Amino acid sequence: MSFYITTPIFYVNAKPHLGHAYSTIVADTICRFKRICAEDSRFQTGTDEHGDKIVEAATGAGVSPKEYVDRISGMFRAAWPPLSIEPDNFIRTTDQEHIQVVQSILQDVYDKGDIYFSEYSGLYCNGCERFLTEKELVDGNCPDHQKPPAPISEQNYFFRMSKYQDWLIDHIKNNPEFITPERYRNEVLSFLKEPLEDLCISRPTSRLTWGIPLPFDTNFVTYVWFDALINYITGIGYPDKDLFARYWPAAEHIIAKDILKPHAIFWPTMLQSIGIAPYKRLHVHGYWNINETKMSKTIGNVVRPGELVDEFGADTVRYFLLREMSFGLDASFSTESLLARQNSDLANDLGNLFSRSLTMVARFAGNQTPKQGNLSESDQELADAAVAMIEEFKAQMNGFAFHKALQAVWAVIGRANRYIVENAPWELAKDPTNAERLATVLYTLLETLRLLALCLAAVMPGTAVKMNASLGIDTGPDLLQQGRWGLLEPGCAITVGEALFPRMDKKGKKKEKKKQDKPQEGKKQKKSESVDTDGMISFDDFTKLDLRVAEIVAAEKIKKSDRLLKLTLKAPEERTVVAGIAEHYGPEEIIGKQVIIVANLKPAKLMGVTSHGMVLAAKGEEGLVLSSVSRPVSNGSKVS
Ligand code: ME8
Repeated sequence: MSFYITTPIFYVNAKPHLGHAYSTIVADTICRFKRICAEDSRFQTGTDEHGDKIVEAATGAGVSPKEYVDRISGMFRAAWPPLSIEPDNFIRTTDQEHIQVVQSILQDVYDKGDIYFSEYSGLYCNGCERFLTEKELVDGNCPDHQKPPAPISEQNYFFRMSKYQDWLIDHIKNNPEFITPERYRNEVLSFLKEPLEDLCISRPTSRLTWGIPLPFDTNFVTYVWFDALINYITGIGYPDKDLFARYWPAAEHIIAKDILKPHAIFWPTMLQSIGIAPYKRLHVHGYWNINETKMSKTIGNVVRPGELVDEFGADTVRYFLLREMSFGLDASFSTESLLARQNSDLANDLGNLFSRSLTMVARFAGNQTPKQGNLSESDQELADAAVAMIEEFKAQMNGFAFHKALQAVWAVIGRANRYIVENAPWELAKDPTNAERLATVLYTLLETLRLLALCLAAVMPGTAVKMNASLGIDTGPDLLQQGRWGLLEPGCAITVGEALFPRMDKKGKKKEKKKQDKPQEGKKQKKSESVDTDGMISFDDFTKLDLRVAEIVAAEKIKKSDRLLKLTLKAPEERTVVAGIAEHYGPEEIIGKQVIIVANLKPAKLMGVTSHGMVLAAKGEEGLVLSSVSRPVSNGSKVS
């Protein structure tokens, strides 16, 4: 089966921002997904380089339109590889082949009588590059650009769009998936209840020269949409190249709601007039907002994808955007929420599962995939969940519900982390008669990781490659063939690599700690003195100790120390505490445990790591045993 996915071609009147990156990441992800489902997939993006807006921007920059479009188009092209976005084609509307095909289409449509010359007066929005109807205005302004459109009256060429209105209504009604999500299908159908006006497709060269000349009247150039929309077919060699036969009408377009009308109304009617089958589906997403306002070059509140990649890495940015937005609805961007996903979903949940599992295989199974024995109920439960995840993931991805697809993956990650605590491989390792059980538990974990990496290959390609390399898998991902349980070969070498995701510091974290530390500093010293002198303290003295319940969310050995572990605790805000327990606990076995900490100790540096507090432990004949609570309780609860 063929699959052809496109993004809008972006205007080159401004540099790429996160909104552009989102549509393009979605296209890349879905293309990778289809490929790992063995579909023949193609992905196209590019730049839209004609029109008033481009000339304005070039003039503003003091360069010729050609120099300007080359520069900004180059920025779009260069923005994608750092995000692991790999289009098969990057089209530019200034490409000669595109221009020729647009002209030959214009001639055909003109010859068949679907383009005519007429006088037109209307309200033109420069931002939208189209005439708006009175109904679309909000308080006299264009709702997207918050400016009043300009009244324009001139002679122009028109495309007989109204002729195809009934056909379009029938097509949308007969093909429920033509426009998704449904809200946008309904919006288009409701718009089509009113008679459709014909579409102005030209500009006189007296007003605009930066466009494609009409082949039948060189005093005019095409107006932006008749040029831009056609990119979807010129990019695959319409009319006679093999690629066109191979990928049309398998096309699926991704856009945001700002350009719904051109894609849902202009484009299918244009295709119908040209005599080409309509595209297969239109996928419409919402806006990325910053503080409730659409991120847009016009407003200037933009986030640059390159800066985020430098700070967080491509896979974190891809994961965040796909996980945080429900496709179709608006979503809000903030660095805080990106940081929270990085630390909690990626470093804590996935990163910990991965490093704990591999470290245990290294310690208890000699760095090799062990052989699985009979599955216990708990092994079977995790195995079933991991296999069911593959089906759920596929279904949600096919429906463009990326956030749900990722929720399904993270549900299994959570389950696997609990499975480690429940099956405590470090306990099993203490008794050689448990060898088979231990091997089965470790195998179950590795096999779960393999299935997780299989799903993640489309969303976080770099992470999936790292995971597979550690698991000793050197075949490419194939969701149809590899989505079964038990494919990992025993005896295969396992490599423990770097942590998948670094934990990152929250801004303002230090401040919070200082606030907590201050009231107790100094006084605590006196308290210790009082314990030393008479062995008794007053209740007042006791209340100066800020004891809290904290969950260990990450643990690692401190280099060059046999005794110290660096712990990341949630109490409920995150803090680092250094604990002298490495001889008694392996890092992998304490993750997820709740302990009691002294939260208001003055920070102290141990082997180069600053510790913000102290974990309480009992020292008995059995060795050092960590404090805990008898039932789970919210992190940060006060111990009194
Ligand atoms: O409209 N949130 O180009 P454009 C989500 N050249 N997506 C956003 C966004 C936001 N805040 N801001 C922009 C054009 N986008 C025409 C298209 S197609 C034949 C011609 C994304 O540079 C989203 O995909 O204004 C939106 O549809 C597109 O950028 C608009 O890009």
